[in-house]
Amino acid sequence: MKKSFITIIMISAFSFASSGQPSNEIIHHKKQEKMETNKNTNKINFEFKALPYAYDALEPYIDKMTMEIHYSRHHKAYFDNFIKAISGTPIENLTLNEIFAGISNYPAAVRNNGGGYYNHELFWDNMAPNGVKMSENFEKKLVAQFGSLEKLKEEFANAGMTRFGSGWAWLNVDGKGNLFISSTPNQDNPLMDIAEKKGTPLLAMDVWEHAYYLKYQNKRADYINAFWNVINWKVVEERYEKSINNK
Ligand code: MN3
Repeated sequence: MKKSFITIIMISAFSFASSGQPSNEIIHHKKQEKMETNKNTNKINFEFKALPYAYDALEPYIDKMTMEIHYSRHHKAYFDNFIKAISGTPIENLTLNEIFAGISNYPAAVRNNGGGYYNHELFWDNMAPNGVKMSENFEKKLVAQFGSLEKLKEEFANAGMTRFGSGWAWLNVDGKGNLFISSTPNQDNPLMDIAEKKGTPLLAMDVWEHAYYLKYQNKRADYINAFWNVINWKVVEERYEKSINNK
């Protein structure tokens, strides 16, 4: 026991002496120790929820393999990296809304992965096999705001089409109860203090290539058109009611 301890000291001293500073290996090891300590004190406020339907449930609009890779790899990576980024920091005690309201103060890893986690949760909830129709009451609200459902679809599709590179298209409600469409780059969302147009997201559409490339290749417009068939308007409306009633 004593002998091996001395050996470690000697190896450490040698690494230190040979390079003039602690070797990368030692730094890496220290980082790992710190992370493990943090893990013990981490109150996990965030969960990785199950997909609300099977991978193939949104066929033929969104294919099985895209859903499987999107959920089990992309979404999972955002979640894991988000937890890693907040573990052991004061951020882990905040709600997602609180984190996004102050996102400009936090590291890029929190913004990108926290956004990725939240945006995808909403995206999965926003979809259902063959879609779920909206109520007459909600349809009236949408028509009053956008002129017609066709106009809403057009504006929403345009937000997705004109988002250069990767990002999201949104239907939101603002603090005054007005519905509006916007788009954000990367994994940003309208709850973030850095968003150009701020509001509560009701409907999210992922326009990253990973959301459609396997089936639609470069034809983003076809994917956007197909997405319209799987929207769960009941969930969108519930989010709207909740947001209005919380004001
Ligand atoms: Mn995605």
